[in-house]
Parts: sequence; C-alpha cells; structure tokens
Amino acid sequence: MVARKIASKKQKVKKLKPKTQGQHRNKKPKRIDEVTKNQKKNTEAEKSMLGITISKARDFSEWYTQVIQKAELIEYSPVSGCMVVRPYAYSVWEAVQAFLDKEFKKLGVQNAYFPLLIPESLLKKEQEHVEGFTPEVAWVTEHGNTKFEERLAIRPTSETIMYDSYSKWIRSYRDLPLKINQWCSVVRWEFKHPVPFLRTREFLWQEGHTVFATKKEADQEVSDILNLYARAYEELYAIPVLRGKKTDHEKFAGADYTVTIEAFMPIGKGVQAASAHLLGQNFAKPFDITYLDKEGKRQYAWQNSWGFTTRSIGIMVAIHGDDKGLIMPPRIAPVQVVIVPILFSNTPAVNEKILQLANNIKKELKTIRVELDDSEEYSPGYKFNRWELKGVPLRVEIGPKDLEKDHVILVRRDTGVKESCPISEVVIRVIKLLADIQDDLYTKAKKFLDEHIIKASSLAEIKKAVDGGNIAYAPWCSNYDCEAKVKDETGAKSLNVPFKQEEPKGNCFCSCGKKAEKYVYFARSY
Ligand code: 86X
Repeated sequence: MVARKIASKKQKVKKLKPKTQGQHRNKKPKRIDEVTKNQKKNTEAEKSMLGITISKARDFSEWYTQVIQKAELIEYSPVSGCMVVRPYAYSVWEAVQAFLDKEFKKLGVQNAYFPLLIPESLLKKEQEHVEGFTPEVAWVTEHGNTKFEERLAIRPTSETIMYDSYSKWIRSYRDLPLKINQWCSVVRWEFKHPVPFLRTREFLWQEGHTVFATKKEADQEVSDILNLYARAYEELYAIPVLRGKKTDHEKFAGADYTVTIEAFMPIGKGVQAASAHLLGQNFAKPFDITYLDKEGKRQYAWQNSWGFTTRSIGIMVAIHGDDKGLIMPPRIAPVQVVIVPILFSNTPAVNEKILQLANNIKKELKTIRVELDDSEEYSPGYKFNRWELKGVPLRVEIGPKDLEKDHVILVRRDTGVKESCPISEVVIRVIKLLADIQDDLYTKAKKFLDEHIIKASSLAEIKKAVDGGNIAYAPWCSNYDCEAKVKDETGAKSLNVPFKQEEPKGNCFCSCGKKAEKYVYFARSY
C-alpha cells in the first residue's frame, strides 16, 4: 500500500544547481582511467566544499547547521530568528500540507484567511491566554512617521481575531459546528537561541479553530486531529511519536486540556511535534460565542484549536540524517529517485545509448518523482555526493558495463546497499525499494525511541535517565509539586501523560508518599 501511495504522488521540483562551481568541469567525456584518477581528486576537494565536514554524533548542532544549508533547505535572513525556506524545503512542506489539507476537508474543515494584524485590545481580551506570552508579541506601532492610536500585534496565534468574527457568525445551533482552518505564518519573538525550523521567530503552520454545541463533539475532534498529526509524522515523515495529554502545568493556559504528540531527537531531547487544545468555554465567555439551542435557550459554545508547523521538517532532518547529509523519507522526498548516467566512454555512441536508456527509465518511472542528472559539468562522483547530501532515497546508476549486461545499479541512500537490477524490472524494483526505505526508516527511528524510554520509579532514577539522554517513564501522583521537583533537580520537563498505559503500581516517583495515578514522560526538551 505504501508503494502505491508513493507512486501516486506527483510533484515537480526545480532543478537545483550546486553553489560550488568551477574546478571540476569535465566537459568532454574522458577515458576511463583518466577520469577515475581525476574523480578521486575531485571527491576530496568537493567534499570540503559541498559535503558535511562534521559527524552527527560528534557535534549535532554544527552538523544540523551544515546539513540544512548545504542541502539547500534554508538560507539565513538578515533578521535573527527568521529564515528563508528554499524550494527544496518548501516542497516538503507542500507534501505535508497536501496530506493534512485533504484530511481536514474529510472532517468538514474549511480554509479561510484572517488578518495578520490584531489590535492590542482584542489580543488582551482573554487575559489568561496572553499573560505569559506578552514579551513574545511583536508590535506594529506606526505607519510612515505617524503613530497608531492603538498598537497592532503581528499574530502570534489567531484565537482572538478569529473568535471576534465567530461571535458575529454564530447565532443558533444551526450555525454549528463551525470548522475553520488557516495556513499562514505567525511571529513569536522568542528569546532562546533560534534554530532553523525547530525554533524560529516566524514559522509556517496551520491553525484550526472549531466550534461545537457540545463538549462531546469537541473531545472527539481533538482526538481525531491528534491522530491525523500522528499519521503525518509516522506515515509521511517516518517518525514515531508519543501521544498523550499535557500535565496541567504544561498545557496551554487558555485550554481545559492540551494533547500532544512528542518526538525524540537524536541528542536525547524530547520535542513537541504538534498539539491540539480543548478550549472549553474559556474563549466563548470573553468573546461572547453563544448559540440558541433547540429549546431556544442561550448556551456558550465549545471550542478547539490545533496546530502543525514547519518544525516537523527540522525534526525529520535531525532524526533521519547521517554523516553524508539529509535522508528524505520517500513519501515526502521532493526527489524520490535520481538517475545518474555514467558517461565515461570515449565512444560517443555508447554515451548516447546510456543517455537514451536513462531517459527511457525516467519516462517509465512516471508515477515517481524522478530527476535525471545528465549535466556534463560534473563528474559522477560529484553528483553522487550531491544527491546523497540532499537525501534522495534512491539512486539509479547507468554505466557502459551495465548497458552491456542490460542491468542498472540501484543504490539506497539510507543503507548504502547497492544492487544490480535487470532493466525490465526497474519500475517494480524501484517502487518496492522506496516502500522498503520508508518502512525501514520508521523501524529504525522506532527502535531508537523505544531503546531510550527508561522506566524510573524515583527522582534519582529519573535524573539518571534524563542525564543519559533518555526519556524517563515514571509513576506520578498528578501533583504539580512533584513535577516541579523534576524540573528543579534535573532540568527535564514532563512531555506528556501517554493515553495508552498500564495501571501504575505503587507510589509517586518523588517519595511524597501518595499513590501514583498515571505514568508520565520526562525528558530534556527543545
Ligand atoms: C498558544 C495555542 C494554539 C492555535 C495552538 O497551539 C495551535 C494553534 N493556537 C497557541 N500560544 C499562544 O496563545 C500565544 C499567544 C501569544 Cl500572545 C504569544 F505571543 C505567543 C503564543 N504562543 C503560543
């Protein structure tokens, strides 16, 4: 099934030129021995320019910074904390967007667009939700040289501006449910060190804002949306996630409760991957979102909000990448297969045949996102490195020897495993390999996650687990005091309280003497 999904995705990707040019131009086809010699030289020189110069295990943060730039995902901007999302990264976002948007529509959600600028009075209408965030709000204070009478916030999230409209639109039970989503960017002036995708001051997201007559419907939707978010991570990004409820202390202040999916970074930190909130009637009251029920009685409506961001791209880079660069899971890879013809022969007729075959294979793989790298400026070795850096899941090599044998070479990006494949079987084999790569990336990440969840029944054990770069899974009495002790003594936060868990036996981890009610995950986090 995965194979079919991969095959049905059509996406066009702009051909990207490497930044580094000049030294290694092999304009004319060369003799094989000559090229092999040069090629070796090239690889060394090229590596230092194009390749990743630090290992992921040695210095993760430097590795990440190099990968996202060298793979042409982002460009830094003149404003700290803002970034340019380049076509190669935007294409990933479009794939995830397409999936989520389709699923939202199946749930009856419509897209709309609300203003970027929010008057201060409106933003502050629901105090509880804005209070903690005030220092993060960016303001527009003037036009030309004239000050505004009231400052305008650049939206950090759109609850207030949307609910101002909702209060006008909702009159009776017949107007419900109301389900609106918007795709946009938001600005939050974070003070922590910015990291592209993972923590930026402006980021792209979708925010869904829905209104129901009953809490029951709202509860159901929160659960449906979180499942959808989990599917985007697990099925598209090949990233396993932990589903659960935030503790009261970690939930969004404007919500009755918050549910999240959490992912696990290779440096041993948790990271919130997406969230959905049951807002209850916390916004309905200040914004006067009421409806007349069937008996003609006025009732406050029930609301949800939920969001998914480009942080997901950063999590994917961090989890799957290796010392050669990115590894893109096939289902969201802008280029799923790259064909590299090896034009070494000094017989133009042979090169011609290789190119013809390469073009034929490209045509046959029409349901797959294929790039044929037939540029004459670069050596095959250079091309291999470049497409590996960009994380293309599968490479097809076609050389003179392959031509003779009616075979091509297929090389997996994730394992480096090479195989020879008869030309007549290329399509079916490529589809199978892409599905395998997708599954294997997930399995590998799942194994890594599972191995790093450590059961801990005391504060000391939690400390040991999180100090070792793990997630602690600990029995908890549900009181904030005990949760706060973990933060104070280890620096770790609670990630969430998993939905699926066994009945905890015994007492709370912190020796408060109370009976444990639930298991909770703790980890250092982003
Ligand atoms: C919380 C809540 C919620 C819709 C989501 O998590 C998903 C999509 N919104 C967002 N939040 C704020 O409300 C917030 C408010 C201000 Cl004023 C701010 F500066 C930063 C904020 N950050 C998060």
